Amino acid sequence: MEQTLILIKPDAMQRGLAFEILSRLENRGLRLAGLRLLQVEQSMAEKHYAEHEGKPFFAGLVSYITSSPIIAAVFEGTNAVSAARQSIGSTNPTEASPGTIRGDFGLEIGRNLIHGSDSVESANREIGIFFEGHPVIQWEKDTEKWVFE
Ligand code: DAT
Ligand code: MG
Repeated sequence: MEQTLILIKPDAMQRGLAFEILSRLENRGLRLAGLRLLQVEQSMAEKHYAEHEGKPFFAGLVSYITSSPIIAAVFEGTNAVSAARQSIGSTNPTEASPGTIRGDFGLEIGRNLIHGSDSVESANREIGIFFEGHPVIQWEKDTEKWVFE
């Protein structure tokens, strides 16, 4: 099954929205395969956001993601990457559709609550960063025949 890496960012943690947001992905039918509460260090943040190094918002992005504990999760399912991105909504919350996580809970691009991998390749890279040395569990739910055809 396809996997995606989800981060519940510091603003969602501080606002007490972590499990509300995780519930949306769980309710969608995606299967939780890994879960960690962690404090992101500078080096981990720079590695995760390497593609944005040199951009004007990079320093703010790194300081935001390291400003509070976060939750890292692996979700899996059919088209998990695109399904999660769709539930998350556009990068800028004011451009995200109502009904998406960012469209329902956010107002500013620098406080957009959640990260979701943008491709299978990114997911594999990011799962490697956040779950190195930590188990990702292989399991199936008995109800999945009602979610996965
Ligand atoms: P996404 O998180 O939707 O995958 P991205 O990978 O392009 O978006 O950027 C990573 C994060 O960087 C994004 O969640 C918020 C921040 N960001 C992106 N573009 C920005 C911009 N123009 N100004 C400020 N922050 C930005
Ligand atoms: Mg991205």
